[in-house]
Amino acid sequence: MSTAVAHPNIALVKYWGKRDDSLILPLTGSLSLTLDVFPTTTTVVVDPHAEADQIVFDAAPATGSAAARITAFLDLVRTLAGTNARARVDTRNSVPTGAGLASSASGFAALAVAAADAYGLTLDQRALSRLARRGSGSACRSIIPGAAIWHAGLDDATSFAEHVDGPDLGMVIAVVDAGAKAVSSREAMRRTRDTSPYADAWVHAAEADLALMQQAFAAGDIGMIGEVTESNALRMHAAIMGCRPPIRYLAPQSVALFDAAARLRAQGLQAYATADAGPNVVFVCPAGEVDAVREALTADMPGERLIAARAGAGAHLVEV
Ligand code: 2P0
Repeated sequence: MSTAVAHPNIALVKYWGKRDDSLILPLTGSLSLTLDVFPTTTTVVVDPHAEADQIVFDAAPATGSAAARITAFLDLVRTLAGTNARARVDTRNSVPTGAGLASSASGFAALAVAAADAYGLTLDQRALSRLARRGSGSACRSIIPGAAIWHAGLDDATSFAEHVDGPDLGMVIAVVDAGAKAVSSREAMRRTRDTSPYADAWVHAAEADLALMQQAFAAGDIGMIGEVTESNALRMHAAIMGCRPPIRYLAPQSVALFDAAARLRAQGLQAYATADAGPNVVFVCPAGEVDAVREALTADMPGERLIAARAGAGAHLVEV
């Protein structure tokens, strides 16, 4: 029996678009912060006598596409391990699934680490990152503690995440809506690539933003990190809004929270806004300002919807 814990990550330069849908190779590299909140805990037990995988997701049997995606992932692990043995998987999220709070990242990062161990594979961090990527692209970054860069790479072997040194950052997550989103990231990424007139512009902008972000990390320049973060998120949403049929993830309150970031900066705090494929807004700031940023945001929304987070551990095995 192998149990692993992983945390979600929030990208400062976003991953939005695939070059290879099957291997999950991204069109561009991305850079994120793995957090210390909302862990996913996953246990895998190999059962040589079982005829099928048994998957329990948040205490209920998984069915349909969620179960199929986990079984397809286990098939990859079985191929690496040279076995057909089925497994029992029990996974528990403490992050609202499908709410744009990166649950698939923590989910597949925890599954990669637990399944690799349960099937007797010895994989280093890079191999685990590559494996997690096959479940969900952003999961390759949740293998890594703290800040992580996902190199787009040219093929399966060269597309992985690794740690990047930089200043100590924190985040405040503003939960605008914890419900599941209408259009999945996977579908929306495909639609952006296939129908948005801004798709190519997004790819070029994301490449330039990643280069700038790496410079900002190396220089420890939080102002530049924040500026590129906020602009990169809005560029991604602009590309998404160009889809047909249209997709818009940002709600009126999300947009208002981008204005709140500007207000906080006018008050002397280094807070910058970003948003993933959903209406929730995440503020990035120096780790030492997390509590002050959260406090200042209570003017905009109830305190229980504001979650303070700091850099967290990469996916790892735990004893239970
Ligand atoms: C990111 N997102 O960089 C971007 C920003 C959402 C917005 O990675 O199809 O669930 O499983 O590879 O990893 C969400 O995409 O997509 C995502 P798949 P994934 O965090």
